[in-house]
Amino acid sequence: AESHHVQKEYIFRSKLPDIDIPTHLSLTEYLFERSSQFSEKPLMIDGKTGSKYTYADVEASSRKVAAGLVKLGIEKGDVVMLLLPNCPEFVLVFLGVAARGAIATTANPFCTHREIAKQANASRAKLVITQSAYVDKLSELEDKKIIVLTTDQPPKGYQHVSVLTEANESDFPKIEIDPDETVALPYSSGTTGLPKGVMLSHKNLLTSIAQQEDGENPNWYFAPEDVILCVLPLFHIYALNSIFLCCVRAGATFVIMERFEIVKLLELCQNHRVTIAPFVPPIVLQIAKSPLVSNYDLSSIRGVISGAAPLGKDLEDSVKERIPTAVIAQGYGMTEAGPVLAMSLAFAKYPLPVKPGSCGTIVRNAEAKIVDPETGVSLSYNQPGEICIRGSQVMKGYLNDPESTSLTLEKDGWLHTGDIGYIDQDEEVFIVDRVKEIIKHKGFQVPPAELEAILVSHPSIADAAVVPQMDEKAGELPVAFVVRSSDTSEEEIKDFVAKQVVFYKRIHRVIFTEAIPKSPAGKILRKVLRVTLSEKCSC
Ligand code: 4UV
Repeated sequence: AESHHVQKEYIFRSKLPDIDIPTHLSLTEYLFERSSQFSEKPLMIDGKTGSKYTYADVEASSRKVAAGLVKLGIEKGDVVMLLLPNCPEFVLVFLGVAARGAIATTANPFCTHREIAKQANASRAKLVITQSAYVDKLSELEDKKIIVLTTDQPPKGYQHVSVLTEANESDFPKIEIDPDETVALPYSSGTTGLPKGVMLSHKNLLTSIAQQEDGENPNWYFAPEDVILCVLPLFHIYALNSIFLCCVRAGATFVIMERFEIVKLLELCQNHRVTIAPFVPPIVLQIAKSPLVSNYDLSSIRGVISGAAPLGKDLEDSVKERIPTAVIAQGYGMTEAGPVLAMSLAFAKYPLPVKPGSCGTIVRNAEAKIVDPETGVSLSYNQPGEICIRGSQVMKGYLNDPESTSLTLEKDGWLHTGDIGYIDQDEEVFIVDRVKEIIKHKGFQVPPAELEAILVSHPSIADAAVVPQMDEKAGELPVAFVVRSSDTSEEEIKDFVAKQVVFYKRIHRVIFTEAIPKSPAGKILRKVLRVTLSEKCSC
């Protein structure tokens, strides 16, 4: 009857059937569950040196690292910071930390000392693994007893990471791990505010990997003979989960590249007969445009995936022309979602037809709904609204921040993504907009709130707001609207910010204005600024 009308909920699911996921296991037990079948196969190849690490090597190393962590006094639940570019040690230490029952927090080594201190202090890191070039950035950590190990020749007074990787394996501790314990703590600003520690448990990551790799028809299928390129940074959840961890579960091989460089990338693909190439849109763009591509034999590539930011349809088409052997499609992830929400069924073992522009189908063993961001009403097919997801892969919450957690994660398990999209009749997800503040520069997160806090700390700035400007190469660029209280210039402001943040958070442009538009509650009206900006750009 009218008086108690119940709102209908439209729940969307994968087209693949649900599967049994062994969520009682710890992450490393799960990853190495079938590894005896692959023991002499390479798990990873260091692109720089060509060194190969077999499944047997890596599994043994992870136990050594776990033993070494015990020796260093790292207890269960302690946080270890990985401040590394892509390198074999990242992989060995991550797995050792997981086997120890400790927690890995990952950070970009190009971050400034200020950004690193914030993360290390907030997460109470006890140990940092880095390269000698970055130890100076650790001068402002609160914990003066923090242990720092380097993967290269350590500066005076520091130790080498071999105290972990060459520890005595027989000291490997027998420990019980509760699947709900945190194992990874990546930082993300989520739908609003400053970067926060995203608590991903053994169960969360294991579920996400199973959603991609397990079952009769895995959604993001790696055959044991696949060779996956790892050029995306392992400190970001995309490569950590959908390349490294998925590869280990599947018994495939991944090739580690320290940083993106087009010639080196093409060489590695050709020389190692790479079959799967996970990219972000700016790399896809370079592959589409670079004349060098035709000089290399890329015929081994069967799959190119793009994720972390929107991929234009034209770009998708031009890459198809460059690499005709490959299926090109998308995945959709968010750190807080463990991270994969949707994955193209074109990548399944038995692929299903997909449409261009789609960022995949909701992963199996999960539920999605689309809600009207204003009213909260659940929407049906083809109606755009905020994408929400529920399942065992979704984060436990933000570290020491119940308030931010409750803004994003409802009590009944629904995670709000801040992304606007719709699901069509074929269950394919299309992202059309974003209601959250976050700016995505080359797939990296740029939190406006962080830049705004820095801007208003400048003596000549009364108020500021940062919004994205569309850009073909980078996707989005951060632009600042600034209200001056005394004389200052665009250059001075840009320099002031650049000194305090990692390169991709730098302000691209400053627009001086009289006032920042705000709601009666004092919230910055970002949409208004985005419109102002697009008007300024088009004329
Ligand atoms: O938190 P985050 O930085 O996380 C990511 C994760 C991306 C992944 C992970 C695993 C995959 O297999 C994969 O294909 C991609 O980026 O940023 C989350 C936000 O990035 C935007 C969206 O706004 C998310 O909330 N985003 C991520 N993927 C896409 C995207 C996409 N395919 N299209 C448009 N926006």
